[in-house]
Amino acid sequence: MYDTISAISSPYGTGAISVIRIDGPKSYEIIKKLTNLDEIKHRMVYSTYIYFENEIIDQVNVVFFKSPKSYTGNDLVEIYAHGGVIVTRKILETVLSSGARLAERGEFTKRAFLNGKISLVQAEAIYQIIEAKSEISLKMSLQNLKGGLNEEIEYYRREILNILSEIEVTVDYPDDIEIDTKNIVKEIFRIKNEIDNKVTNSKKALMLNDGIVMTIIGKPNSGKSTLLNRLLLEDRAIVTDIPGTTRDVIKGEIDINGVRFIIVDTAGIRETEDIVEKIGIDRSLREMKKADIVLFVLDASTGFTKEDEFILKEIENNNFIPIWNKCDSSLKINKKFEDEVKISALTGEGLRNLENKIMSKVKDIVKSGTSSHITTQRQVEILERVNLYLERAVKSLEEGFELDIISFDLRKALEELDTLLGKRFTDDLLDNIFSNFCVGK
Ligand SMILES: Nc1nc2c(ncn2[C@@H]2O[C@H](COP(=O)(O)OP(=O)(O)OP(=O)(O)O)[C@@H](O)[C@H]2O)c(=O)[nH]1
Ligand SMILES: [Mg+2]
Repeated sequence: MYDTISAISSPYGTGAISVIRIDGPKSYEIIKKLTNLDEIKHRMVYSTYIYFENEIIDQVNVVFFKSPKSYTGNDLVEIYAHGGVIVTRKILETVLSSGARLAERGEFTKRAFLNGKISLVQAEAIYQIIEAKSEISLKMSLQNLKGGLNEEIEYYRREILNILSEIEVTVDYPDDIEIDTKNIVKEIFRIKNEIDNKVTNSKKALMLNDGIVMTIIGKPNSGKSTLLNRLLLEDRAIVTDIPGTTRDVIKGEIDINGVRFIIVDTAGIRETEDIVEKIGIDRSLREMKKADIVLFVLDASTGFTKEDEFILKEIENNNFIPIWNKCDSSLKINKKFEDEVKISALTGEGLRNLENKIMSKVKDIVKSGTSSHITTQRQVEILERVNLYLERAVKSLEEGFELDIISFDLRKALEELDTLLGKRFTDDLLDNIFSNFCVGK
């Protein structure tokens, strides 16, 4: 059912070693022909040469993984070549001219999925390991590769299946068995609550994956852009002593203790007649609403002003950290907030304290996020749909509907869980997932 595919699995460019993979029924035959080896044993490393029309192309190491004990589950060959662009491409061309076709993105991993080597959730985990932008996302993806999420979903499946069988027995023998509606409602609610908690934690997990958005807000000239540059360790935003310097939103990424943050610098908020500045301030307010954390920058050299009062009203409902900046200069501050932090964005003083404060703000997100195995939007959406079906089943039960209708909803919930794991899938779904992968993965 498979043809033979090949691709360069290492990144494009010059490196110490490059990897070319061949997968499918002809892979053994192709590698034997290209190396002139008499026999290539399963999982043995052969140091040899690759030839094309009796001419040496490269000296390589070759490993043959016999089906089913390979990444894909098919016969698979890996060639480790000297990592030059030309030599690697030449080997690939030779393999292709010997009867393989060029692999599509993620096709090796897709084959692993289709052969039942990994679940869809594990395929997603593989993608996320490659794409991980922080240690925490890496950790979460590795847990799923090990089967963390599979186990949880299997547990929900079993629980729903138990309820379903209880109902179906009653449907089959309506005269003999009395249905305990109350207990069934209770059971469905219990599972639904567990899934609800899971979804809540999952959203935090997604936040950790995408990066926690931290937006710097404050009046003009308070040192927001200086703070951005300091946190990013580079001169990203323009800094001047002219109030109203920043007009547009500027973003950057940092890692604090293994957690990924997206930092957003914004235009200083004040009343102004300047049209461009006004637009900038509108954008600041918009960014503020999207923030997970607001860094509220106050100027220690001016003290708390009317402008700050105005901004405070805007951010009151946000999760914010009050920061007195410019603490290296003459201070005009009285303690205003219980949890305020004093820094100098100019000298870097107090930055460590600020980072600690930030970490304590996200402690809860990190804790509940890392306890969740959900790592993609697709997985969250499926769990939300499962809960809608469970909710509907409960409602129908309470309103005294036919048991058939209730088991229909429970079955739908089960189908959703199967889609999550990839026990049920469509070509579109697979295309969607695997087309994000690199060629050769
Ligand atoms: N002494 C001192 N000066 C600072 C500090 N942080 C920023 N400044 C100075 O304050 C001025 C304004 O800094 P910016 O970072 O541009 O301020 P901003 O809040 O981004 O200003 P807008 O973009 O206009 O809203 C510059 O002259 C900075 O050098 C600090 O910690 N100490
Ligand atoms: Mg600025």
